[in-house]
Amino acid sequence: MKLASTVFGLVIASAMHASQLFAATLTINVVNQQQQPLADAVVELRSLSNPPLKPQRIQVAQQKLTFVPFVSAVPAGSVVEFPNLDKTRHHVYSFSPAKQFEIQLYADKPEAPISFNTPGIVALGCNIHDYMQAYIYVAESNLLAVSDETGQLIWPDIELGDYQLLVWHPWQLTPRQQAALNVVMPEQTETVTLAVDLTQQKPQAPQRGFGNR
Ligand SMILES: [Cu+2]
Repeated sequence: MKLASTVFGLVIASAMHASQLFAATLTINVVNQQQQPLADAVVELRSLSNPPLKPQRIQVAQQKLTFVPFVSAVPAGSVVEFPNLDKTRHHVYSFSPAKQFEIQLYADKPEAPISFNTPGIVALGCNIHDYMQAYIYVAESNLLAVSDETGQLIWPDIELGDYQLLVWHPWQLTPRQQAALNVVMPEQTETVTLAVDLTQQKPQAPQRGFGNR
């Protein structure tokens, strides 16, 4: 009996060890050329095994005369709602090759969400408010995220293996960066440096008064 329970214990231990071998926590720190955390960067991790895409349904709202959020990222095939939370009307459009559409002047929620089936970057604008800008990054992978003010992204449970890492930012000074990334350790941290135009600021509604509405 004693021997049997020892063997059983060994089996459990080796099974736990095996699962640890296949999953990793990957942390990516996105910084600008001054090594400061970079917000609004899209990081896409493409697996060479090409798993099927899982489309999402997200919202890009118009609130206080800006798009919220400024940058979104979805797998191709996803749909996006464009609710208008302002009292004023907006007229949302894109001329980008990855998706061209317009939603005529509207208030509240437009009737149908817009689908984004072609990978690429979609720049949004508003015909009424020139300063309104936002971006939807349409990806070829499910593994994607947009950095916040910390510049840090954490994938807690990804498979070990070989990936392509793509990083994009609306203000980047170089073409979209792409690099091979081998996830080999259970806890792996990578730093990605992206040179961006440091003079740019997120679009904001102009102050009211003196000629502004
Ligand atoms: Cu508008």
